[in-house]
Amino acid sequence: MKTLAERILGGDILAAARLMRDIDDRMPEATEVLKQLYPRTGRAYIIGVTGAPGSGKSTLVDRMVEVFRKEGKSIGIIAVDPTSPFTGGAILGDRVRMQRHATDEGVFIRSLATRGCLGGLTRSTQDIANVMDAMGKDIIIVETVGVGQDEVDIVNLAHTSVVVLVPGMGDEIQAIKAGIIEIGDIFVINKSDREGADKTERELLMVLEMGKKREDGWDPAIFRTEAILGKGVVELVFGVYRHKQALMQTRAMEQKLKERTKVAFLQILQSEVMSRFIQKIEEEGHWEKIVCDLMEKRTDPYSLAQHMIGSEFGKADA
Ligand SMILES: Nc1nc2c(ncn2[C@@H]2O[C@H](COP(=O)(O)OP(=O)(O)O)[C@@H](O)[C@H]2O)c(=O)[nH]1
Ligand SMILES: [Mg+2]
Repeated sequence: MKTLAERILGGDILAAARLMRDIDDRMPEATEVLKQLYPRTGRAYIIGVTGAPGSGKSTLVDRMVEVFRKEGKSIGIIAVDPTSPFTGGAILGDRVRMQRHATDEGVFIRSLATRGCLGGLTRSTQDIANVMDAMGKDIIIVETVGVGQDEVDIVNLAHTSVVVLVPGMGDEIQAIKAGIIEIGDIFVINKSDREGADKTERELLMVLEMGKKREDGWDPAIFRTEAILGKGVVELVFGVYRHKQALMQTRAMEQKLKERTKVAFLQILQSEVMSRFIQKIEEEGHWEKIVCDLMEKRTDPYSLAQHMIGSEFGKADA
């Protein structure tokens, strides 16, 4: 009988779906399968699509998939929605919006809601991207909502990051300036059927010019789209290819891959260390005592954390 990993490598969708469920549930068995899949990852091109809720990301992704499918490319979509703690409205909505592809064997869609623990979302996204990559998907699109460190980390997994804006959101351009502007390789002004697309583009250009020069020499491209009608989407896809080409022609790709590999490892290290400590505390039934000690100031969280790490790694601390 074939192992789960072998079935996934052979493109078995049911096997992949089962593993993804186990990843969601943080089953230790899932990690074993991920270990076996890892050598077969690194082939897929990952596109991150990020922007505020309602900016039209899912609609846009759906249209991009249409273009990629015409070229015969197989696609994985990961819709990350931290605002939806359970399989709530947004995720059902995504299914509806992408359902034109639901019966297409070449498109694998997976939604992820928030996980309780620190960095859990990034870790899950990365694990699932690895599964899709190992399955042989040519392109993986990761849709994420707006700002926040989790989103920045997730977008960093992508080779090309697409930031979606809509007309009439001056304040939001201010807000996203901090993190997202720096990581956007491509900017999309979606809903450009609405008033104010010119103004948004001018503001965006201003913000981009004020920002510091990028080390990779890439000049972020701006596209206008009307995702519901599919307008401007072919141009956007072409823009993604152009960015990919630019990455390959310079040493930027190598640098990017190194950075991604490092970030990915740090994510896993962090979540493995965290879960080891949490498991230990729970097994020993120490939560209550820890919280009481901290509240009554018998110790402080800094010393306690350092002490726990010191004893776990067999190093005496002061
Ligand atoms: N007017 C207009 N509405 C759009 C456009 N693209 C998407 N929408 C609508 O905006 C709403 C939110 O879209 P959705 O793709 O779910 O946004 P997401 O939350 O960013 O994934 C839906 O009702 C879409 O039909 C567009 O280009 N123009
Ligand atoms: Mg969406």
